[in-house]
Amino acid sequence: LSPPSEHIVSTNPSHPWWQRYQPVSYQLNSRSGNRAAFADMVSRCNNVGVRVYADIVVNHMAAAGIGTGYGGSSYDSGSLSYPGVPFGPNDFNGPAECSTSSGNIENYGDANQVRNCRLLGMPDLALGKDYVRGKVADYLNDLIGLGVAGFRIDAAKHMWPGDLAGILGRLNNLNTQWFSSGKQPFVFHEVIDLGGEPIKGSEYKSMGRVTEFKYGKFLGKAFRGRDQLKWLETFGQSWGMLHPFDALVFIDNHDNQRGEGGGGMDTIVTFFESRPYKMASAFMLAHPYGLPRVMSSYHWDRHIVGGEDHNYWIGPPHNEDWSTKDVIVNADGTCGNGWVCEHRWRQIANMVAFRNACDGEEISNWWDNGNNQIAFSRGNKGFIAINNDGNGLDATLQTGLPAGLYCDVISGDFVNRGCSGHTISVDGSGIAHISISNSAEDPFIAIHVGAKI
Ligand code: ARE
Ligand code: CA
Repeated sequence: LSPPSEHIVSTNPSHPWWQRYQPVSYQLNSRSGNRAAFADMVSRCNNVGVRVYADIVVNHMAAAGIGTGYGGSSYDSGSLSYPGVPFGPNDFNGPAECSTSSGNIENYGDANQVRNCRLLGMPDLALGKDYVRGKVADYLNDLIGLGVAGFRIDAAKHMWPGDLAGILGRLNNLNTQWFSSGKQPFVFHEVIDLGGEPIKGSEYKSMGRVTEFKYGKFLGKAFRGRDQLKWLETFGQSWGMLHPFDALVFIDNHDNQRGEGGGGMDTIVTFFESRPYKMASAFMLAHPYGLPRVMSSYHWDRHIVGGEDHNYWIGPPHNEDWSTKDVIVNADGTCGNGWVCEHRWRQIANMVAFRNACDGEEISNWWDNGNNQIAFSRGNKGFIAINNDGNGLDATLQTGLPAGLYCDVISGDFVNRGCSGHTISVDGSGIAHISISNSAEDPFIAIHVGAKI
C-alpha cells in the first residue's frame, strides 16, 4: 500500500504521487481514503487470504511550509510543528546532529549526513528519542491492530539501524483474528545500495529483508540485450548481492520506473518496454534467488527531455475532483481506467503459480547456447526456456520433469486440465523438443507440474 498516513495536499504540481511521502500526522487519512475505509479494506483482504503490507514513512515529516493535510491536521515545516502527532522542534535533528550548512544531505559518502540531515529537504525526525520512537511504534501498532501483515520501511538508509531496532522491538504480534498467535509483522527495508557508498544494505538484514536494487539493474541490462543471458547461470550472491534469504527483489519500483532512486531509465525495464519486461519478470519468478515483488502500476504519459521524465510527478488516474479512479477489470482480465496491472498479465501471473509449484527446488539442467538463449529447471517441478537472441531457438533439452503433456503457461492458461496456449510434450527421460521463434510476441516458454494436462 502507498503510505496510509495523513500527508500534504500538493497543488504545485497538482496532486503528485509523491505527496504521500510527506507525512503530516499518523492518522489514517490519505488520498486512498479514511480510517474506516482502510479498516474495511484490510479486513476484506484478510478474509480472502490477501495480506496487506503498508509503506511506512517515518524518517521525516512534510517539508511543504504551512498547510493542512488530507485529514485536516495543520502543519508548519518552518517552525517544525506537526500538532496532529504531535511533533515539535525538539523532535527533529538540527545543527547539533547534522553538520551540513544547508541542513540537507549533501554527500552520500558521509553516513552521518545521510542519517541525520534532511532527505530532499524534509525535516528529519530524531528517532533516537524515546518519545519519537513511541509515536512511530504506536502508529505501526495501530496498523497491526487493523490487520496489516507487515511493512516496507521507506528511506531506511536514512535511519540508524539501532533506532529502527528500537522501534521494531516495540511492535505487537499480528492480529489473531486472521493470524495464528505469536506471529510478527513481515518487515522489509528500502535501502538503495548499488555499491560505492558507506551505508550497506546488510546493516539492516537482522531486522527484516532488504531491497536488493542491484537485481533489477542486472536483469534490466541483460534483457535489454546489453549483457548476454548466458552469464545468468551464476546469478545470485556471487554477483555482489545480498544473501538470497535477506534480499527482496524486483524488476522495477515506483521510483526507478520513473528514472529516479537507483538504476537509471536506460537500464531498468518497466511496463513501457513490455516485451523485455515480461521476460525479466518471468526470469525473476522462475529463479530461486530472493523474495520477489511484482510491480503493479498506473499509466502516465512520459515526457522525456534530456533523459529525464518531466512527467515524473503525475499521480494516479483521477476524476475531476482528483479522487483516484477505480481499478476496472475487463472481461479478458486486464485492467482499465489507466491502471496497468502488470500483476494480472498472463505471462506474469502464471509465473507466480510456477514459483509456488517449484518452491524449495534449486536450479538444475542449466542450458545455454553461449549467447542469449537459456533454459533451466527447478528440480523436477518446473522448466523455463528464454530466447533473447536474433535467431530462433530449436533444441532438444532436458527439462527434469516427469513424462507427460504440459501447458506452456506463457502462451496460454491452464484451465480445467486443458491449455489455451501451446502444449509441450516431455518424454520418459525428461527430454522435450523446444522451439521458440525470436520474433514471437513472448519469446519464452514455461511449464511446471501444476499445469500438467
Ligand atoms: C519531493 C520533490 C523534491 C522536494 C521534496 C520536499 O520531488 O524536489 O525536495 O518533495 O519538498 C518521493 C519522491 C521525491 C519527493 C518525496 C517527498 O521520489 O521526489 O520529493 O517523495 O514528496 C534516495 C533515498 C531513497 C528515496 C530516493 C527517492 O535514499 O530512500 O532517494 N526513496 C524513497 C521513496 C521515494 C520517496 C522517499 C524515499 C522520501 O521510494 O518515493 O521520495 O520519502 C543514489 C543514492 C540513493 C538515493 C538516490 C536518489 O542512488 O544511493 O540513496 O535515494 O541516489 O536518486
Ligand atoms: Ca534521518
